[in-house]
Amino acid sequence: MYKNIYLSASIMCVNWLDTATDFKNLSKINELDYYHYDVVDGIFAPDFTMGSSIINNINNNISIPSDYHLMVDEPKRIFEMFNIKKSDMLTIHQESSRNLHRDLVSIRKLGAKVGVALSPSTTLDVLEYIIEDIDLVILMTVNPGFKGQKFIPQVLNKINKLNIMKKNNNLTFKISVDGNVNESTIPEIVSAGADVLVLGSSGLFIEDKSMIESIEKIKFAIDKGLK
Ligand code: S6P
Ligand code: MG
Repeated sequence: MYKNIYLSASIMCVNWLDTATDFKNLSKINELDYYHYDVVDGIFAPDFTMGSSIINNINNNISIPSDYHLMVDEPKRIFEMFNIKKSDMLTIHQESSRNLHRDLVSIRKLGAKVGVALSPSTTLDVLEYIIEDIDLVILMTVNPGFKGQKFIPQVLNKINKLNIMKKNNNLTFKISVDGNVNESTIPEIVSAGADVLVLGSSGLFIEDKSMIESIEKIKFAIDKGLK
């Protein structure tokens, strides 16, 4: 955490030919709060990422809490596959769940913090009747599925609106922002009201730049956004 902003490293962006080096470098970042695990099923979102065997293998060997982001159709099918711990966050997409409230209750029963993610084109009104029951909203600033996409600037207004909604209702859920989060986009994301930043290929896993160097740039960008 840096200045009350949580930092979550997007694990799908590691260098898969040298994971040991990336995990060693990640372990040296004191400000890191979560490992963000993107699960994609090729149906709700294109492509495939990591399954439970890969994810459980990683999180059985580390102590940092998990930030699960399920981009899968009917996500309840796979809730039981992960080794959920109390400090973990488990987020499902509003667009992919046929019984959203029921799924959120199931996540709560598993012991994880409960999150709902919205794709860039989804409006905030879908949160109206569940907002008091959740701990986290992930606002996607790219379309679900891939790393390395372009930032969709319209979502800045959505972050701002959600932050106002949260304050007006005295709620404490966290606003997480996911997609092309880096030194150039962070100032506006933070000043719009984000609490959690998901750091991927443009912010943290950058070729020819050490993670320590990237984190310094991120901290500087957070400072700029909080001014
Ligand atoms: C996208 C996924 C994200 C990405 C992350 C990549 O489907 O939910 O978590 O892994 O956004 O970061 P970047 O900087 O490549 O956009
Ligand atoms: Mg994600």
